[in-house]
Amino acid sequence: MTLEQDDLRQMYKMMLLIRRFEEQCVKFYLSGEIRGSLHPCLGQEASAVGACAALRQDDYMTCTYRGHGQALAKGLDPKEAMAELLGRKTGCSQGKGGSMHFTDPSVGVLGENAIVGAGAPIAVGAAMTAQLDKTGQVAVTFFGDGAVNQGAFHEALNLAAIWDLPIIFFCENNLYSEMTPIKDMVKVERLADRAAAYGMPGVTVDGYDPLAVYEVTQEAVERARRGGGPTFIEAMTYRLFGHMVGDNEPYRTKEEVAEWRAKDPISTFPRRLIDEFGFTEAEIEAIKTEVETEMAEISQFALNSPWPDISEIATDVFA
Ligand SMILES: Cc1ncc(C[n+]2csc(CCOP(=O)(O)OP(=O)(O)O)c2C)c(N)n1
Ligand SMILES: [Mg+2]
Repeated sequence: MTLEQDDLRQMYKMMLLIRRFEEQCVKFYLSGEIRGSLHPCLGQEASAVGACAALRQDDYMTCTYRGHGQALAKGLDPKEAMAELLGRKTGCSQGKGGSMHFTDPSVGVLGENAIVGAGAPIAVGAAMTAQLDKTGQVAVTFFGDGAVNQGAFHEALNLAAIWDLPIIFFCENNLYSEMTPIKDMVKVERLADRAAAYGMPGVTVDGYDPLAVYEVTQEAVERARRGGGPTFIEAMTYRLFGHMVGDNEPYRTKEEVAEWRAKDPISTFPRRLIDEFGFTEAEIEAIKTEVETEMAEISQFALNSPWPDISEIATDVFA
């Protein structure tokens, strides 16, 4: 599928919405509206949006605890997402899941997961369902660079490969696992090189370029849908914020952060839309205004939503 002007517009709008959504989350966290821990995906919007642009609504997805952007890009209603974060009844899990547990099967979001690497076997199961039922769906599992040494992760990739499952293993390599640099955890230069060990194609892509991410994901999705099996995609990205709110970032330099900030797709993509795709400054401004208005509505919806009733405390809770 070639991207039309409207697709590009939607991609930029979604990237900007995720950015504003996450900034608002940090504010709500600091003011005590959001409890628990919060791992913003600030800086990683382009890889989630580029990947999800290649998916159908009924395709399956599992994502990480840094997965707000992944879930929103897949189609989770941002009002339900924010209400969930604020613990309200109108949230996607009626306020009982919170930040690391967004779920909405109606748009294929099988769940964020706080356990590193745990989404991969779940996505393999979803891909197996799609294969057995011949539905043409694919599954995508997002994970960080920190997941690639997990045992369950290796099992998932191997099973997907031997059964030619329709799945995309999408690694957001942001160079750090919490406070540990990837170069201290893995000896190979490119994580995508590991794909060869399972017998599947592996590709590394600039995760700050949503169009490049879209292209490689689209190719992987097409291969998966026609029975060609899994693909490993490594998107090089960077979080412009700490690992979580409260991280004072002693493990990286201000210069390194500044280098990536200069390439921030939230600033560079609209410039590209103007220079390469004929968008006008006015169109870009209109998108920004739309997002501001939408964000205000999202926050108000969440703040004005009721709390779950105490009588429902054990409903849908498994223990
Ligand atoms: C199985 C498991 N081990 C350890 C942790 C603690 N932990 C939470 S986040 C994290 C870092 C994961 O890094 P990465 O996969 O690169 O994702 P990123 O935070 O960079 O998005 C770790 C080790 C965990 N949640 N689950
Ligand atoms: Mg990481």
